[in-house]
Amino acid sequence: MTLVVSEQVTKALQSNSPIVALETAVLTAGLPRTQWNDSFGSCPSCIDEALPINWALAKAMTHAVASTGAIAVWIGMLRGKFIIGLTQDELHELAHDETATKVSYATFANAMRQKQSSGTTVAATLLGCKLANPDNPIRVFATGGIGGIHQNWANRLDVSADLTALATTPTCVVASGAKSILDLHATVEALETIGVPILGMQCDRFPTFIENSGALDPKIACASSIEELANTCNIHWHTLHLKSAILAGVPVPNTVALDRGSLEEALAQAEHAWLETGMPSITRTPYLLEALAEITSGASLIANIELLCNNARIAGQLAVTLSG
Ligand code: PSU
Ligand code: MN
Repeated sequence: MTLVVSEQVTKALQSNSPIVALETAVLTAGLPRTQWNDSFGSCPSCIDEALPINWALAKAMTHAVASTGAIAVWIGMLRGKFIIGLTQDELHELAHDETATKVSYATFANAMRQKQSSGTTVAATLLGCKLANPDNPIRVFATGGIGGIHQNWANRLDVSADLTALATTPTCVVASGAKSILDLHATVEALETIGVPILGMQCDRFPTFIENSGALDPKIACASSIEELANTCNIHWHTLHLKSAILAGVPVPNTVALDRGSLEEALAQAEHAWLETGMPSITRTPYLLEALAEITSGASLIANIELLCNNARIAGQLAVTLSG
């Protein structure tokens, strides 16, 4: 048996208790496994600086969800088992496993057969939301930024399977838009094509991950409250019977946001350097994120951590509202 749904998740779904799914690729491939280093600036107050950053973040996101009264459900693959609702010990093991990278739809089955441990991307985590109970899936999921269409797609068509999963999974993904390393206009157009509503939380520009959005970023619909977001979710799934996801776009807290466009040149250089390495495309995001942290002397890391905790809290509020 390689699919494990924890008893807590099964019971919570049966009783319609509020739950929030969380992805583990952010722990295994998105953030450093090293402790906070003062060269990054001062450590965000939401994480414990004595712990490895990725593990400290796991604890902080769990806490942010719990503070709203919802249950945090971590999803990932451990020694070949696809686990929906990792225990604290299992999550600790995955976060500390140096060999763990990330799996998505196309790589999942083979990695499972080889009994690997791996973080799950937005796509693979959405699969977990559905498999938890195909008739009554997990409806809320928090992350940092979804995958989408990479820049220079005309030269190399690199489109995340996150879009495939969003098209086919009725779960609301609470995220700060998409990674700012992507082609955001192309990504938003693709979301429209596959029928995924995008609602900005008190904003009408597509959130651009760690940067504050500007007038040139894609225009989106706005939800002025969690209740409005929850109402739209209910109409989408239960009145219209659509089976696609909803993307709730939450801007990065402005105390830590980077200026829009300030990274463009550095990112273009990092993109170019990555293309030159000839490394497989699974390495593209971690490579660019690491380059960004270096270029911004840690400011990108601080923004990433703060937005992840903020999104987890808002997802908790949504889960509580939807279950009420
Ligand atoms: N955003 C980040 N860091 C990440 C990711 C997104 O800032 O590590 C991960 C998410 O798990 C997302 C995945 O689902 O990257 C997309 O990867 P790909 O483009 O290979 O599908
Ligand atoms: Mn890709």
